[in-house]
Amino acid sequence: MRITVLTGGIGGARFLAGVRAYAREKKAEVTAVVNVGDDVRMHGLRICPDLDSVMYTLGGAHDPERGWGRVGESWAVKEELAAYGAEPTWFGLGDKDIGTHLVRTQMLAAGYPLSQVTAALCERWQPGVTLLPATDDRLETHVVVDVDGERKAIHFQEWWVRYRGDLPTHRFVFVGADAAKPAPGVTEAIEGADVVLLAPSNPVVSIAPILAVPGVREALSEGPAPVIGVSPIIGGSPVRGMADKCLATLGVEVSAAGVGALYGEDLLDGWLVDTADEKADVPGVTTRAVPLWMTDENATAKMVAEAIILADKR
Ligand code: FO1
Repeated sequence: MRITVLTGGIGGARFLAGVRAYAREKKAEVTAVVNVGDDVRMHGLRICPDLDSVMYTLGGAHDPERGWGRVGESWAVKEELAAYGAEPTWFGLGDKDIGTHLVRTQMLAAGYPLSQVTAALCERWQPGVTLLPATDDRLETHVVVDVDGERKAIHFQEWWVRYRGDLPTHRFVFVGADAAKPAPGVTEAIEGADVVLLAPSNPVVSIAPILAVPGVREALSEGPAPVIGVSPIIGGSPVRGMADKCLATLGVEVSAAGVGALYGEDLLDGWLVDTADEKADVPGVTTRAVPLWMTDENATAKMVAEAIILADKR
């Protein structure tokens, strides 16, 4: 069995740990197509938060408290940069994490595409799933906001980390998406899958940038595999992160039904919601209500099993 997961963010990384646990039991192969819209250049380094979240989480090296970055991290370089007044001081790069960014930035500068760099980094972490960036091309999520009396577009990381999303926010723009191509293996992983899962990631800034890469939506709708989404909203609140702020910007109701309808019947064959949302109705889409709290790997693997049951049923 081949399972392909579209994912991003910390919740997506946690979900993948459950997919891997399920896949080990069923001897299935897993490919994760990972959002790159959060990627950013800081202090001359290329940072890929979502790829790293998955790599560190599945490699057992993530910080479970903070959610992002490495466990047992130290911050000497961050303090040195701040002592020089080197901006941005609002973004924290840990010493161990910087090792990853240095290797990645050097390989990119030497001409390797991000997909090959990611495969090289994964040699160390052995995540047990194939990690593919959605694209090797530049694709960055920018946010149109009002700040200091001016309307402008800022990088997603500035919106989230610096301002905690607490600015009048008008829209999200996926810079570069129109010209981006799916990274090698992405359309093949979607078209060759037995099931495609949309992780309970932020639909607006984690999943939408992947869908914005020309060819991805087509592969999803033309490929034979059912597409099963897992709701990132439980009982009107996001499982974690800022999905509520992002959905409000789009005028979408912060509910399992709201996100299901945002994806819509063109994309989804099934929509897995929490038992708290069992009344959620998404026109044209089969829904199933099961516990969706990712309390541990076993609970998450059970969610995945329920998603596969939904895929078989539809
Ligand atoms: N999140 C923060 O809240 N503060 C930070 O200073 C920060 C730094 C950072 C550095 C590397 C990295 O891979 C992730 C980092 N994050 C930080 C997390 C990141 O902003 C977001 O949570 C993700 O982009 C959303 O998926």
